[in-house]
Amino acid sequence: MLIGVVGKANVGKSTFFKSITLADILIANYPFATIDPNKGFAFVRIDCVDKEFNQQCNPRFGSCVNHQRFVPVEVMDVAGLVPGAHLGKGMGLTFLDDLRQADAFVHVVDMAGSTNEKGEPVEPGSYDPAHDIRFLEIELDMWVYGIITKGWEKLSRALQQEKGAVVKALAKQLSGLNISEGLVESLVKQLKLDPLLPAAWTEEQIKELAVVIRKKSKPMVIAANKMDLPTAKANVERMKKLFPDLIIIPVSAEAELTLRQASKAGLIDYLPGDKTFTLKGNVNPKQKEALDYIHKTVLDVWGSTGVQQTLNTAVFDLLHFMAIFPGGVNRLADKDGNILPDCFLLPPGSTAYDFAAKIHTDLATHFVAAMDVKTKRKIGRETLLKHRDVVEILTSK
Ligand SMILES: Nc1nc2c(ncn2[C@@H]2O[C@H](COP(=O)(O)OP(=O)(O)OP(=O)(O)O)[C@@H](O)[C@H]2O)c(=O)[nH]1
Ligand SMILES: [Mg+2]
Repeated sequence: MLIGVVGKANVGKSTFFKSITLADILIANYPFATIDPNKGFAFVRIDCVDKEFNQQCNPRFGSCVNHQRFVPVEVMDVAGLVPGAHLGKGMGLTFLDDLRQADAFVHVVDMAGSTNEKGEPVEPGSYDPAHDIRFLEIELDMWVYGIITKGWEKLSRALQQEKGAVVKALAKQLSGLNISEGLVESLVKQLKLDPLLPAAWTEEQIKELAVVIRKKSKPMVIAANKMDLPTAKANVERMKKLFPDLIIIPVSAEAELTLRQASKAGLIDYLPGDKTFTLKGNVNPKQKEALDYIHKTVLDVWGSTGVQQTLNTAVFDLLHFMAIFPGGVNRLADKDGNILPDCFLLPPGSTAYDFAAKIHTDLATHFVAAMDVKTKRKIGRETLLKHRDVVEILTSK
């Protein structure tokens, strides 16, 4: 699974990415600071299952503090998009191409209204972020439309009256975007498009198809960024009313980055997603002032920096992934004594067998049954797993 961080130029995408990965990348107050995509690992936060077994786990990747487990997930930060990107403006087509493999998007918006449509800094409050929410959707929709309609005339005529052919051809055209044939088929049906007469589909209908394909295949959460600035508050309230169907989360990526760096430096105790932190170590007056400022302008007002919540929303609410732990009914530790060392993120609908295959092909090949470790009950190959299940795979050798 891959989460793409997208948005206009200079809105804080790289700051958001850096705050969740602590990767050493460029952040700068001018548009197009990022050109090549940055990829890295971040962590979703879940209630760990170790507590239910009265244990403290030892994660191989990530961490577990106060029974809050941080499970790795891959994220990508890309170059900024500008209006007209789908026509190639601002190298838009290249940048859009970087987004193909993403399963969901975090759309970072400058909610303070402190950057214009080109991403140039302007007086905070002087630019309406509603433009950014709309323009990005249009760019993504038109990008998908462009992919669908590439060679469409010839293709649609050739496939006339051939059962299932147009869906297959469309799915092939869109396969680089992580879009399956089943999804294309169901959306063509939903829009009541005649699969035997693709040449009769109107431009409007194909645009409509592009929109539903984009929404289904690249679901999106909006990170309303720069909430530490005073002009952001009224804007976020207005955006929530203006776009009631969108998930909009108040965020301060800069605050999160400061807190994570302070935590790494041993200055504070801070768990990403928390509404507070505690000072420790030698914090000088200037550092204390900066940390107090974050408490006052972000944590006390919004309940957290919003960054962890945004990532969790993308993985669990948009994509409905589940965190599943391998474990044994009689033993939760691996051979080195590490308790519940692994945790995997699996797509919805995953079965006990899918889980075996995810861990190792050998486990799938020799799969006999599985055990639900929490209930100590045997489960079959096709049993659907649930978020926070602990599963033991039983094999024939
Ligand atoms: N006040 C405030 N400023 C922020 C926040 N997040 C980012 N910034 C600032 O916004 C500017 C742009 O940040 P970047 O992270 O480089 O933005 P970007 O979207 O990656 O920019 P491009 O790569 O150029 O598209 C920098 O000056 C950041 O310090 C925030 O939460 N609050
Ligand atoms: Mg950037």
